[in-house]
Amino acid sequence: MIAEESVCVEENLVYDRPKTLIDTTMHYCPGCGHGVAHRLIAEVIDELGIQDKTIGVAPVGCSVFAYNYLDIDMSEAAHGRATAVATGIKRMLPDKYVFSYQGDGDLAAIGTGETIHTCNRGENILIIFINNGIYGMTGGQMAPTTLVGMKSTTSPEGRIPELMGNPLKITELIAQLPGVYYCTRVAVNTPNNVRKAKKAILKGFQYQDHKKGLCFVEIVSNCPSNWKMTPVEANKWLEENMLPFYPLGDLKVPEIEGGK
Ligand SMILES: Cc1ncc(C[n+]2csc(CCOP(=O)(O)OP(=O)(O)O)c2C)c(N)n1
Ligand code: SF4
Repeated sequence: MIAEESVCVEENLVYDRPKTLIDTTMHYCPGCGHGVAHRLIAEVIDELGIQDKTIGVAPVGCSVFAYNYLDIDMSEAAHGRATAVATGIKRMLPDKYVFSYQGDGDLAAIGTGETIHTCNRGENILIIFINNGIYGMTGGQMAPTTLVGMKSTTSPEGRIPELMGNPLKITELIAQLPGVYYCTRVAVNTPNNVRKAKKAILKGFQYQDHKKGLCFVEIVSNCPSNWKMTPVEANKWLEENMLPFYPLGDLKVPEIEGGK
């Protein structure tokens, strides 16, 4: 009887935990996009069959414990330095699939130098950039990506551009660099966007085989805790406020996809 039931479950299985995603409780807050992004990375690695050929680099930020969730080789990096570490790993082990996984504070503030130069050098890695418009781990300070008028602990009246500068569209900057092979912006706020995000991550890994430069996938995400919203409110706010400023879509695609 038990055996019959388990066969039945297997036959009708439409959704399961990817092998690469470790069966454990994540520390992420309920509704946080980091969990969705992790799952997508794990699904892609499973589908490509590259679990033992992939090396991830996660620096400081809420995703600092990514190595507890992804069952692959992973390295830590100091705040902002993930792409420098990923560069070293890829150059020593060019047959491995190497990616960094970085927040906006990490990638676009303390790590701006590493980010720009890694992209400009055209390192053959994938950068996954989680843009939630705030410093999540440290309690919600303003990030370079914080929108005009958006409240944070260091911009309690909302971001004032005259005082605090404008939000930085670092992905648009990156896309112009000759070393960048593929650059796109996706989001994880709706099922449809999640599916598109997975495709972008898939390409980011596959294009490493072309050895023609760097792949950059920005994932517009949320931070319900520091945005002080429920997960549902946060995803609605993302749609109405983040996406008009950070529009989704490809910024640079390889020739095989119609790019120049
Ligand atoms: C050298 C250094 N400076 C500052 C910090 C404090 N710090 C830790 S995480 C963080 C910001 C993380 O924000 P983000 O990269 O956007 O990631 P999120 O937590 O939102 O996912 C900061 C400033 C640190 N750990 N090390
Ligand atoms: S603080 Fe924000 S980014 Fe960090 S886990 Fe919680 S919701 Fe996610």
